[in-house]
Amino acid sequence: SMIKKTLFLLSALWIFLSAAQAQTTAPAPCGPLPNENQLRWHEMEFYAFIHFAINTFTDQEWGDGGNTPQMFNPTNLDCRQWARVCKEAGMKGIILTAKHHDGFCLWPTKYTEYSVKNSPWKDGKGDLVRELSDACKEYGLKFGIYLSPWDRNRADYGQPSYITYFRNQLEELLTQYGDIFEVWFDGANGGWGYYGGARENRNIDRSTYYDWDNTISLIRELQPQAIIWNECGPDIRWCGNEGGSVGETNWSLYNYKQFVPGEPDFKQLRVGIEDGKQWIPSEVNVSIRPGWFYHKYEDAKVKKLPQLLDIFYNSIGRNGTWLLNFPIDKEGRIHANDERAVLELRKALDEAFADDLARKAKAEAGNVRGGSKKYAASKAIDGKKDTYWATDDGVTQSDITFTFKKSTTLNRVLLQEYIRLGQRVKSFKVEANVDGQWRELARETTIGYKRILRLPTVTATQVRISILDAKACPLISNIGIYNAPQVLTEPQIVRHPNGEVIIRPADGESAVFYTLDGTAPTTQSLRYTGPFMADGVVTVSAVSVDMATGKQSTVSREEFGVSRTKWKVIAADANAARVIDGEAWPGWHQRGMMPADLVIDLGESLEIKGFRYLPDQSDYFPSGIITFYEFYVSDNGSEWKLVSEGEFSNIRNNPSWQMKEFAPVKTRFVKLRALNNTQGDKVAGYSEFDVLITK
Ligand code: FUL
Repeated sequence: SMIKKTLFLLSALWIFLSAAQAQTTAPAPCGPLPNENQLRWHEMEFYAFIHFAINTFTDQEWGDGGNTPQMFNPTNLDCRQWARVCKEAGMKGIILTAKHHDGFCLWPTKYTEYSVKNSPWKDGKGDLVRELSDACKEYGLKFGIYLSPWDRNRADYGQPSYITYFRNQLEELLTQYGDIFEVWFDGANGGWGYYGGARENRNIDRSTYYDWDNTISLIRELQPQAIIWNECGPDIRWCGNEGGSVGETNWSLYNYKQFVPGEPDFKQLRVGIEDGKQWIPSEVNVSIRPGWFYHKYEDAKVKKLPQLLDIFYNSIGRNGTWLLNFPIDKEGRIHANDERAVLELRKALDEAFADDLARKAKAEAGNVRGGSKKYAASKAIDGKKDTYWATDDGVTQSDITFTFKKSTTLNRVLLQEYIRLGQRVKSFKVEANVDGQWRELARETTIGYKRILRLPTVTATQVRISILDAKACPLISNIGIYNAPQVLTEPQIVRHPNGEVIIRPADGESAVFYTLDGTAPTTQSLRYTGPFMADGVVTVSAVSVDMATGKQSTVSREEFGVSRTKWKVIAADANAARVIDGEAWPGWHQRGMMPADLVIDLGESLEIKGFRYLPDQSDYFPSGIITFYEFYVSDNGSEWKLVSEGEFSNIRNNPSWQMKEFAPVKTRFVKLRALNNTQGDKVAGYSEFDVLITK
């Protein structure tokens, strides 16, 4: 009958169609793949670092291990406050410096007396690792630990017995506090330390001393789900700087043991290795303030929204995770300024990514694997992380086009590869159809777990993303299109030695307003039209304003000290004047001698209480970064008096302003003597130098 025939035909068609579906084989994996621990970690994206130690109370970045535990005395410690702030900021975990380089332990370990148990905090009965791990559980955050391999307190540092000590401590931390999601081993070893009273220089053989393989086995045994950070793996790698960015090209691949921890390949770490042998993705660690530990003088230096947004796009937006540090203050809390800044960031991100415009568009792809629905373009906008748009094997160039129902304004594109089967895309471009014309908005390289592009704002009817090259057929699990609100970056303020102040807006279009009396500028304040004179002690505050929308940037502020009109750097090389020119770039290098002296004639006798030094600010190969120094004063430029000496701590990885204070002294000449540098060669480099005046 007719019905039977139709049924037969329909079932034949069904069998034929499903056979066609079934013939569409799943894509084969490509290159090294992430394991389950790494996949879980990628998805965390944003988590916190906490730096807290005796350093907090001594205003140091690196304690030398000789300070008494009596100094560790937070008056109002509250780990639940830390956890609350991190949770509200949308972070997924917290990593605590259980022991920093000074060796002081934040838990009552049974292996040393140098711990909280000999501090006044809770009469020695406290356990900070316990309190924070409990707070993390309460707030649904994961917990991780930083345990410094370099220990400037231990008498046996450098001997085999110290490695046993180190592992014993690790065992305590990995067995007594629940699940640990990440273990962080710092590569630093600056040589000098207290070492049980020896007070000497100790350099270990970085390639053999720590015997990392056995330490790693111990972690695998005690916490099989933990991710291990060391500069070069095994599980994740450093991004090569502490400034908050990883390369725009960023392969999640690397060669484990490509270098010895502590002797990193800064440039390669930024971009990964395209044909690297292991999956070792990068983590971007950066502090919300210039330093890792709390210093009151940095209360006004907390990174503001535009900077934090830059870091977000330069880390999470570039296939990295973001480990953002909060220096805990002397009370034992995340400072109100830091809390405000990170919550502002959360708000801005929620706003920027609230409305995914791609979801409202029709998606079509140039090539779809086997013509199958399973790999259709729509899989990139279905909100599911395990489905993806894929092309046929061998097709490494194809595109996906989003057509909107009506013209749509946009300025962000987010892309994700299905990394379970490897990182594949080598290059791609983004175009928009504006008034019937295709316009290229971006041409980029890698994608990886997540890539977010900031594009010029356009109003378009279509967006097209073209994969230009890939290691194998591309697998795109997610594409988002957004229109993020404009956030203006505050202007930069500099003053040249002649007293001329220059204000530079971050973009050419916004208007700048400023004040000279410390008050916040408004559109009623002075409008900046060009350089002006403001010599001597003065505070310049400036704001950028978009006159069309009325949007304002945050306010930038510079407190300028004494006039530099009479200052002179005493050196044969005329470029030496750059050290005091008020501009961080370019700087000056003194070559061929070590120790090296930077001598400045202040032109008059001044009472000073300290100095500041900004090392070479070059991105990739900064040089002449001074580590140990002496500072002298003189009335005549020939007889010198030593007023300060010591270390610029962690200056290689974090080359920010180094500030040193001493008892006020009157002087006309000052001399900064470099005793050595981070590279051990005869170069002393300076971006800027300044003295601190007694007011
Ligand atoms: C660096 C350390 O030396 C700093 O003190 C800080 O802990 C940072 C996260 O790593 O290398």
